[in-house]
Formats: sequence, C-alpha cells, structure tokens
Amino acid sequence: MSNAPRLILILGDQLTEDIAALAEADMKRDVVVMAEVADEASYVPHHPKKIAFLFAAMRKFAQRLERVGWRVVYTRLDDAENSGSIPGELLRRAEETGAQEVIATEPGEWRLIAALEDCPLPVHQMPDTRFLASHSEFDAWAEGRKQLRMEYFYRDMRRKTGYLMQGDKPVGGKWNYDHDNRKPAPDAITFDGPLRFDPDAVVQEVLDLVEARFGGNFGALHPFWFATDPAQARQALDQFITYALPKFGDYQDAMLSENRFLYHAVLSMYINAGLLDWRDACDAAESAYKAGAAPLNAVEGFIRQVIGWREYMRGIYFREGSDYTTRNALAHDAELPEFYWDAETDMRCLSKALAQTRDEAYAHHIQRLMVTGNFALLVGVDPHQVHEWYLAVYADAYEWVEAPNVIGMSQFADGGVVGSKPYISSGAYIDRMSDYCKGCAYEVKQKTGEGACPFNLLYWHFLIRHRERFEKNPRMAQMYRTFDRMNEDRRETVLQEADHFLDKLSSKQRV
Ligand code: FAD
Ligand code: DLZ
Ligand code: SF4
Repeated sequence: MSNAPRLILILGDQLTEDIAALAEADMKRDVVVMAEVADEASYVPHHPKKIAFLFAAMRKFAQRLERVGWRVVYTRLDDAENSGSIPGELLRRAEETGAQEVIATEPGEWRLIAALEDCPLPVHQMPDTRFLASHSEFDAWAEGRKQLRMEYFYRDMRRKTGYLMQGDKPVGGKWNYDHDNRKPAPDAITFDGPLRFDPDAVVQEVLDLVEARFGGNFGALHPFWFATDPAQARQALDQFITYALPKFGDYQDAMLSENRFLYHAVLSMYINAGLLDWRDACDAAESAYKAGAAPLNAVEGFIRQVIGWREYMRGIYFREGSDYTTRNALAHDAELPEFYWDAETDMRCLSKALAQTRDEAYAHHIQRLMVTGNFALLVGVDPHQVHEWYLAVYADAYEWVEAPNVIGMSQFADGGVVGSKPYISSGAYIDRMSDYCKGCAYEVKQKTGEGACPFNLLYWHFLIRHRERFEKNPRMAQMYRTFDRMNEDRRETVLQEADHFLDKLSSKQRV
C-alpha cells in the first residue's frame, strides 16, 4: 500500500470536523485541501455578504484544523498560484505533495459532483453524513408513491429521531400545528433580531478582499455581523431559542417593513455551511418545549422545518437528477425584472423584500415564497433565471436546498413534484400578513382601474393562462369558479389590464 499522502478536500459549505472526508483521513499521512476559488465565487454573482461569510468561516476552520494537528494547505483567492477552480487546486496540491488520490465529501451541487468525477485524479466522494436521511433512505421512502408529500416524509423523520414523540404517537396528538402558525404581523415585536458579531481581524481581512473583488455584486457588504465559527453560531442559536422561539410559530408567516427578522431563527446559513449541527438546533428547541419555555406549535413548527422541509428538499434535489434546474413545466420565458437587482419598484412589498435582501442577504420564507417568488411566477419569468437569482442573493443558498425551493415549491417548474398546486396569491394575502400595503403606490383593495394592485390583476391572468393545467386540480377549482362568476366585462378588463402591466414590465418601464 502506498504511503503517499491523500488529499482531503473540504469545500466552503463543509466546515465541520465531523465531515465525512475527514472521518476517512489519517492525520499523520494526509493533507487537507481548502481553496477560495474564482469558479465557486462566481458561478452566480453571489451576494458579497455570502462570499465574506464563507471565506471568513473557511479561514477560521482551517486554523482550527491546524491547531488540532492537521496539515492544511489553504489557497486564498488572491494567491498568485491560485488556479481558480477546485479540480485545478487539487491537481496543483497533488503535484506539490505527491498525492495520487483525493477523498471528498459529496458536494451539494451536481455541477461540482461532475467536476470532481472529471478530475484527472481519482476522487472518492463520500456520502455527506450531516443529513438525517441518506439518498437511499429518501429514495426508499419515495419509491412507488404517486405524490411525494413532505408531511408523510416528515412523520417518518419524527419517528426516526424521536423528536416530540410519546411512544409511536406525536406529542399533543397531532403531527402538525401549522394551523396555529398563520397569525398576521403583530404591532410590536419583542425580539431584537439575531445575535450580531463585530468583525474580528480574520473577518476584517476578508471584508477588504471581498470589497475589492466583489464590491460590484448586488448586495451590501456592510454592516457585516454574521457568526463565522461554531461558538458564535451556537450563541446565535441560544439567542433564538431563548427570545424568539416562543413566538416563532405564531408569526412564522408574518411580514413587517421595519422588522426584517421577526421571530425567525436566521440560522440556515450556519446550518448549511457546517457551523451549526441541525441536531443541536432541534435538541435545543425540544428542550425548550420540555422545560415549558416554548409552546408546542412553535417547537413542532421549527423541528418540522428542519427535519421535514430541509431534508425533504435535499431528497428531492438528488432524486430528481442533474437536469432539475432546467425544468420549466409552465413554459415561462419572461425576463427577470431588472428591479430584482435594485429594488426600484413602486410595489412596496417587492421593494421592501428586495431592499432587505440587498442589505441582509436574508429574507424569510414567506417573503421568498409569497412576495418575490409569487410575483416572478405570476408574471411568468423563466424559472432558470429565478433560480440563479435566489442562488446568488441569499447567504444560505446552495443548489441542493435552493433549487427544490425555487424550481419546485415557488415556481412550479417541476410540474408538481414538490407542490400539489402553485403558490400564488392576489394582494389580499400580502395585505393580511404584512404592513406592506399601507403606503404603497398601488391600492390593494382595488381590483381593476388606475392604481389597482398588480397582484390582483396578475393572479387571474396566471390562472387563465394555465387554465387547462390547473382547472381540474381540486385545490384550485374554486378559484376558477370565482373567476367565472364575474361578469364578462369585468373578466375582460382584468385580463386586459394585466396584459397592459406585463407589456410595461417587458418594455422595462417602471412599475
Ligand atoms: P426559519 O424560518 O427560522 O426556519 C428554521 C430552519 O428551518 C431554517 O434555518 C432552515 O434550516 C429550515 N428551513 C425552513 N424552511 C425550509 C425550507 N423550505 N427548505 C429548507 N430548509 C428550511 N433555505 C435555504 O437554506 N437555502 C436556500 O437557498 C433557500 N431558498 C429558498 C427559496 C425560496 C423561493 C423559498 C420559498 C424558500 C427557500 N429556503 C431556502 C427556505 C427558507 O426560506 C429558509 O431556510 C429560511 O428562510 C431561512 O431562514 P431562518 O433560518 O430564519 O429560518
Ligand atoms: C458558495 C461558495 C463560494 C462563494 N466560494 C467557495 C470557494 O471559494 N471555495 C469552496 O470550496 N466553496 C465555495 N463555495 C461553496 C461551494 O460553491 C459549494 O460547496 C457547492 O456549491 C456545493 O454546495
Ligand atoms: Fe404589494 Fe399590492 Fe400591497 Fe402594493 S398593494 S404592497 S403591490 S400587495
């Protein structure tokens, strides 16, 4: 057996000492490879905060590995010899060290999986064991089912983990308390938002680099306050559990112009990058319930997002295959409106959600689904463009989780693999769940005519464009009946005004 070192590849979203590749490695023999590379930093124009977060977290992770005795070769973005790609760095490091093979943990994107397969060096891609359900477990669950509904998968994950279980029954008698989790935005929020961290020397150095190299990308780099190591991420978790979790459930779907985080965890970027283990987050939430510090609807809701939705989305991404992001079941081909890149629109809901995205690299689920996603779907944007936008602008975005949320849940471009019906709404839903409509240039209660809320027009336009596909869907039949009950003049007016709005949008006039 050769005693040459092997290269242990650790990617920017694999920053935990429990990562599979490291578990296979021999500290005395092997060399850990980490690299900031142009290819990864620019396959979409990532938000500067996202790049800064990852580079800072990568540098700190490399330091931690070195401290415990690993030999780490770390490439900085501005190193003169940087080849610019992950396979390029593996080849360069193989030449330097004499290594002839690589151990990696399976990346969260088909693109990079293929690039590692094509690498001239043999690369062993180990299953990513950070998840609750392996690919084969998800496939076994999915096999033979007509519809892959998250709810049933989630119940299996509850049974598997034992979270909120009493024997084989769910605590409280119900699996899902979502019904209690749809309260409109409250007037006052008692949570100050996620824990913020001042940049230390490592972060500051990265901020300077990112400013110089990616300062032109969409998104504000400053103020930068994300956690960049596991200790900080744990503190952010504790802050959420103590101060926000008790109300997380109630106001999960609410949106407020002046409060960007409400009672949300703002932990997804840490969990996805490896700084925080999802088990620790769920254990902490369950303990809060057991201690009487958080109600069941909140804790069940949180645990469902993590062991249900998050795992389910990953299962879908890998099951559906590498063409998933090119799906376009509704044949949508409009351009992504330019205001997605500058928040310059008179529609206050969009302008607020987009400005928040620009400033924070964060928006919560309902902002992503029912504001930016809803609008893109209603106007018929090419789903691949929508996908690339979401992948770029959020600090937690990696294809394995972003694509099923966007292509599947939000844009219905997978034809119904993730959702049984498209998530669309008129202005009434946004008005009920937010304070956006107050002060908007459009009037949410107005259905047609000058100043009518565009969502009200576009909602019907979407339904009529796709009548053949959705009319027989039992969950949508009522919408068609409502439209058909309008008098003919009104129906025509709605569709004409929607056409007019779409013309304005495609000719790049301000809307
Ligand atoms: P909370 O609302 O506090 O939820 C707690 C945790 O549950 C999150 O940290 C996250 O780990 C998990 N979670 C909740 N919902 C989902 C979901 N649908 N899928 C996966 N995990 C979930 N999430 C990402 O992590 N990356 C993405 O790129 C991403 N893109 C999205 C795009 C669209 C169009 C939509 C509708 C949702 C997307 N989500 C994505 C899911 C969700 O919006 C984010 O996980 C959530 O907003 C993160 O903020 P939070 O930590 O405050 O979450
Ligand atoms: C997102 C990202 C960025 C911006 N930069 C790097 C990088 O320079 N080096 C690296 O190893 N990983 C980076 N990543 C994360 C990868 O893109 C991610 O591992 C894949 O998309 C798979 O999820
Ligand atoms: Fe958005 Fe319509 Fe409300 Fe304006 S009126 S904020 S466009 S939903």
